[in-house]
Amino acid sequence: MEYTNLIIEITHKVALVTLNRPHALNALNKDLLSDLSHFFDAAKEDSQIRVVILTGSGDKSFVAGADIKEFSDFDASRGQELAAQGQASVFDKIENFPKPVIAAINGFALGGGLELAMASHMRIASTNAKLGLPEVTLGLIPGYGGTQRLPKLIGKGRAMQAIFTADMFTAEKAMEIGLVNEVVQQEELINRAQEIAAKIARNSSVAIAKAIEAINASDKENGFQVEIASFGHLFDQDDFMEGTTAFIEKRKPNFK
Ligand code: CO8
Repeated sequence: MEYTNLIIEITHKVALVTLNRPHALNALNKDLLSDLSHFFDAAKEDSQIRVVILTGSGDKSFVAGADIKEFSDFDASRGQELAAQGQASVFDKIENFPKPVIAAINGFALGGGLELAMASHMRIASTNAKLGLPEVTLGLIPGYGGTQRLPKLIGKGRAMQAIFTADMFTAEKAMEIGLVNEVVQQEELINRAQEIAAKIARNSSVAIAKAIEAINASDKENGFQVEIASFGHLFDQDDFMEGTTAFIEKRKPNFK
């Protein structure tokens, strides 16, 4: 499929997806969200993709938020619909995607941009990154899951302060409080993301899909039950046989 606002490069089972609206600092407009939604639907079925890396084009911005110009004249019902539709078709889809999604944050990650990074399974940032939820400066609150995901990552008190003040975190501060996993120089960002992705791609994709499901269930009441069911399910899979046999035969596993 052709995408207007995404550049997709697939190498060694890793899809590097560059959000490409540099003139608007890669702000999420309707078309870009639609491209992302279609990409994730296709990538789910694509056996050539085991890991996805999301980044922004240019060296200034990952994503500077939802496209403000697109919703500035919306009323309550259109605003609510925009948030609900975006959450279902992109943000929740990414969080529940059965293959790991790494956000490589190469600059501003603001509003919907930070929400996109938080919906991803892992975040690494370049030293110049700035992360924040400035929606209250527009008379809004985060609408793509930010009020739910930020407190889980950095704690309720810090999330309240960040959302009320609209302050941006530096990359270093974001790492200190657990908002990003690692910080690297900008020129190293994609290499580092690829390195992590390559390591993941060598492991059992069946097991990783179940790990995502179980870890996501830790937010819900039945998390332990999901882990038990997923754990049991994996005993019937070829990867379990290959992984344990490889260990016993003292060789590296070859997961299909
Ligand atoms: N939407 C639309 N256009 C944008 C956005 C955006 N979020 N961010 C930047 N742009 C555009 C600018 O308008 C400008 O375009 P032009 O050249 O045509 O004037 C271009 O990108 C470059 O931006 P700047 O000139 O402003 O660049 P600076 O380096 O001076 O500043 C900043 C960079 C600090 C990132 C600044 O652009 C900024 O503050 N941007 C807005 C950040 C923001 O408030 N983001 C949150 C948006 S709201 C949101 O994400 C809500 C999510 C939930 C929605 C749920 C559904 C309702």
